[in-house]
Amino acid sequence: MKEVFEGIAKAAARIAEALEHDDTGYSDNKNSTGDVQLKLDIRSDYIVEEELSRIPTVRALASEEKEQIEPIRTGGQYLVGYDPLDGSSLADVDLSVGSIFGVYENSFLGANLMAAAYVVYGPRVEMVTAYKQNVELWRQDRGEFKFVQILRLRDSGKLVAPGGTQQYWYPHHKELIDSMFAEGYRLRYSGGMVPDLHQILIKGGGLFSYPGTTDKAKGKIRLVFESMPFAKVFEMAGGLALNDRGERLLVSEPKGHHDTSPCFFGSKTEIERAMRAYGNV
Ligand code: FBP
Repeated sequence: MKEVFEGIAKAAARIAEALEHDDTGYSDNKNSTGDVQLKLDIRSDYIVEEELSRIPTVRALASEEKEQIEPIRTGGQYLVGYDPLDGSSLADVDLSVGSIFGVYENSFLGANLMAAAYVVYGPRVEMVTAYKQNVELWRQDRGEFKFVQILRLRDSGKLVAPGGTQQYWYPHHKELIDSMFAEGYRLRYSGGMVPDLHQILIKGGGLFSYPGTTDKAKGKIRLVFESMPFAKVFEMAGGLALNDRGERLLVSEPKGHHDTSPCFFGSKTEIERAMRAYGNV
């Protein structure tokens, strides 16, 4: 697994360079979800593919930016699902964006997720890895990623990151979010799930939700590339990561590797509160 994390670190350094210098405009292409791709989406996807294909233990790659799973070699152990530049539409306003990686064995099911990593491209470039028993924070320093600390969530927090278009929230979801703000929780939502979730993790707790809505019953966040990797991080840091039925995201069995699901990440107190609002407790 070490060589996979090293490949991710190399890709991160190159994507950080591209974010600093490349054109933030749109290309003429659309991805498999029908989103018009930024030139940076395509560039970042190319960089990740080039760096991870070199790794002998990587058997196949599944990118949010590509329709099909890409076989790399027959003998490899790992399948890597990734979003090369999540929240890329924020790049042109110079807000933080990120890359997300799930390292699976055999198939893209939650039970097969062996490790996860994400990178935040902000004032600093930071990488968080979740493997075996620890969630580790690494920071790029003069081109090298250096270990900073182990990350743990407290049992409760003060931050709320409420995703989704509010006019399409179900009434019980709106009641949940409004009641939290009425009790003094602070709004922290940038529209980039990587910095939004990183903030909750670093500050020790809170709630990130991207619910099912009247216009998108299955939400927007993709299981294989986005929510299952973050579920691994949040559970290993002592938090919870559930869907709208109160099931662990890490037991999801997506039918297609672009499938989405409503998702809730956070510290135990806030997640339990959300599940009560959804009638799951
Ligand atoms: P992309 O992968 O297309 O960037 O979309 C994911 C995302 O940008 C998340 O990072 C973020 O949490 C969410 O979409 C924001 O969606 P919305 O603008 O509907 O709140």
